Amino acid sequence: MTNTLYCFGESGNAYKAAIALQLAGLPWTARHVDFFAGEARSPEFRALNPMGEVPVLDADGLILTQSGVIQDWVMDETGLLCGDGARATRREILRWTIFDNQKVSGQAGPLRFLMNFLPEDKRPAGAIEYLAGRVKGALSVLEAELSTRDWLVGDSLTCADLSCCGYLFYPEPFGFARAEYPAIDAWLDRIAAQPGWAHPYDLMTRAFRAA
Ligand SMILES: N[C@@H](CCC(=O)N[C@@H](CS)C(=O)NCC(=O)O)C(=O)O
Repeated sequence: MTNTLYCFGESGNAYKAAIALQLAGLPWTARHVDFFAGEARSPEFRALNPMGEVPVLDADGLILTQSGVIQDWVMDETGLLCGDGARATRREILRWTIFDNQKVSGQAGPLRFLMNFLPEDKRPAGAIEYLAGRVKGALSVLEAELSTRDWLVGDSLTCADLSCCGYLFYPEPFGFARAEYPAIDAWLDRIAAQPGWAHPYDLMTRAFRAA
């Protein structure tokens, strides 16, 4: 089986796919996308994913896009990272994945981009302030839930956790300090303690290097 993940290190969305492949023990290789040079908007990339988004997984010729869909495929292929695998459990994982895509990663990703990767003179203060407030709200939901249990769904690590944590291991500032969210902090430690876990910058090539 050849699994090629189109990705880049700074992408938390790609990390969600990469870490699911990794922790499920599936073989995969990274194909670096030169995102900041516009590769995801090239005709060649659009032929692969008309949405123009990273990540894309080429699983032996089966093209999958959207990190949640890639995670869904990993769970189907391996029976791992989906708790007891019952339909109700899978629905619960889907529910958290949608929450993540819309409220956590869907806002933390753009916020981190605006605060770190856009040239300083182009950073829009109003959008940054708005997104920072929205991210805080989403993280507060996660913090409250994780104060009551170890994992988002059931009693083991699932793709619900791997979706919601997608941006939370990165060092660049985006209004998230682990010390301010003790339940999230402990949960991230639990995830990082899983055999085979790796930081996004150790799994995927990054475009920017810390100065
Ligand atoms: N919901 C998608 C989001 C993917 C996404 O937004 N990826 C970013 C890179 S981290 C991207 O390709 N953005 C391009 C764009 O928004 O035009 C997923 O989870 O895969």
